[in-house]
Amino acid sequence: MDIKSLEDRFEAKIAAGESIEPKDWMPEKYRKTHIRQISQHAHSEIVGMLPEGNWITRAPSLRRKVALLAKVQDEAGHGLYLYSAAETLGISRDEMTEQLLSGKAKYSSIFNYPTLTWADIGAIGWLVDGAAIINQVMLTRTSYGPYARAMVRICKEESFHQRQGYEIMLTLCNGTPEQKALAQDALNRWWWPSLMMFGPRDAESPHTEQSMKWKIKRKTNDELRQQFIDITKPQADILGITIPDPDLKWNEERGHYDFGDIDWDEFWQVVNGNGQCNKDRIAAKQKAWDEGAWVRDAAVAHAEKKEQKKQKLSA
Ligand code: BYC
Repeated sequence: MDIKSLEDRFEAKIAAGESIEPKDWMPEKYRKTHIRQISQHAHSEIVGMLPEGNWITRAPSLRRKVALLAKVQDEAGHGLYLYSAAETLGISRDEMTEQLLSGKAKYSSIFNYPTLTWADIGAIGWLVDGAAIINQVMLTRTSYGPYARAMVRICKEESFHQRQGYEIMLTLCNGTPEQKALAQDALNRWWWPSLMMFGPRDAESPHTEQSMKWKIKRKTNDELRQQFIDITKPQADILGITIPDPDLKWNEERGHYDFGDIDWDEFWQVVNGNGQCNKDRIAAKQKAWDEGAWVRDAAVAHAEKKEQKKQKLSA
């Protein structure tokens, strides 16, 4: 089949809402966009374990420790499903890791902020997982089959994570004045970075237009950001704490909250490697990669030995 017919068949499938599967023909740009997005998403899950892992040994009770351990372990699982989904597009896990460690591949800006107090674990679950769910529910209908299917399970787990965080915030807000102040301080520090997770404004997003056409994205960055704000403001009211934005006001005409300006300079500084924790995060991943080399070597040697044995038996 010539390239034009292949392209037409691909576009017809997208238009009909059918999913694209690994063995289907796809334009090179579609394949590359997915490798970029899925691998960056996987890296975010794995790097996202670091700020939360910081509090496992200091969780205030056994119940909190068990829940946090389970959550961090879930993030590792999410990373694994996503790396596997990306591998179906012809990139290896080693290549993806190299791209993360060299800075070629990005991971979410949000994980370059430090977790200073226990309340940050509450704020991350509530806001960061809350934002992740809004973005990822959309991705359960993304056009690439393996990515969409991975997102179904991930969303179920993220939902538990969001409730775990909100419950920590609720407990702190119903506690002593000092505990409530910790919750307010965490909201103050995590609010704006959470809004940045959705990416640049649509007008400044180089990938959105094509990704919407190919149904990789079903909603734009700005649409999802607005959805998050509209859902989260009433949740802050229940907690009795204040979102740090004096311009946050209900707009009857639009049927949405208006909100203040995001500091896009800060966003690009963080994305380009100059956030508070970028260097520490990559150093931690580099150390884990180096120290895990013997495990990877042993696993490969074991698999090779098993294969040799199989061949010997069948000879
Ligand atoms: N941080 O044209 P755009 C989680 C980059 S949740 C860093 O809008 P696109 C978790 C973007 O990559 C977080 N970089 O791009 C939660 C692009 O650069 P490149 C992970 C960002 O792809 C709790 C450039 O800016 N979720 O894992 O159409 C606990 C222009 O952007 C960010 C996902 O990854 C950012 N915030 O849209 C543990 C969801 N925003 O690649 C873990 C899947 C933008 O050209 N990803 N950039 O060098 C997506 O939905 C989309 O990729 C985005 C960006 C909405 C993030």
